[in-house]
Amino acid sequence: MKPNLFLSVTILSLSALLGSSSARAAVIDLESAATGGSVPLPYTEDGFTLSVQSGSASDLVINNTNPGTIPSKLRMQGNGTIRLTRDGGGLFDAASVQVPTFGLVSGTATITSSAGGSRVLTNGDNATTVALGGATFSNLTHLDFVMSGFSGLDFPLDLDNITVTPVPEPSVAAIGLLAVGMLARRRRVL
Ligand SMILES: [Ca+2]
Ligand SMILES: [Ca+2]
Repeated sequence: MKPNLFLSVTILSLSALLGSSSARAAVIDLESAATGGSVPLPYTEDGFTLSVQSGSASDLVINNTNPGTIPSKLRMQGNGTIRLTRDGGGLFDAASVQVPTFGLVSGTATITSSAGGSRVLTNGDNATTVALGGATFSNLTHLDFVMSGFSGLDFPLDLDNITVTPVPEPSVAAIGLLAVGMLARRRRVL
C-alpha cells in the first residue's frame, strides 16, 4: 500500500507541475483596438504588445474600418517591421498567424523570430492560417512581421489572430519541482 501511495502522490505532484507548465494559448485578435480606420500601434492584448520596430507608423497599423462587421486586423502597407513582445519580458512560443488577405506583387513579407525562425509568406497563404511552431518559433523574446520591397504595385498585407503561448518562468517550474521533492522526502520519512 505504501509504495502505491507514494506513487500516487508523485503522480499527483507531477500532474500539478505539468499543469502549471502548460500555460494557456493567447489569441491576439486585435478586436479591442480603438475604432477609426487606421489605428496606430502600439497595441496590447492578453499580456502581449505589438509595436512598430522600424518603418513608418502610418504604414504599419491596425485596420478596423468597420468594427463589428469586418474583423480588426494588423495591416502592413509599407516597408518596416512590426514586433510582438511579451509584457514584462517573458518568453513565448508562436503557434500560428492568420493571413486574411495577401495582395503582394513586388513586396516580400517574412515572419521572423528571435530564435532564428523565418517564414516567407506567399500567395498560397492568402486566406489561410500559417502554422509556425517548432524550435525556431519557441522560447522567443520577440516575433517580427517584416515587409520589404513594398511598392505601388502592392495591396496591403493583413494579419490576424496571432496565436502565442507564454513560457512559464523558470521559478514557477522550480517551485513545482521543489514541491515534488519535498513530498517524496516526506513520504520516505513516514
Ligand atoms: Ca485575445
Ligand atoms: Ca481580428
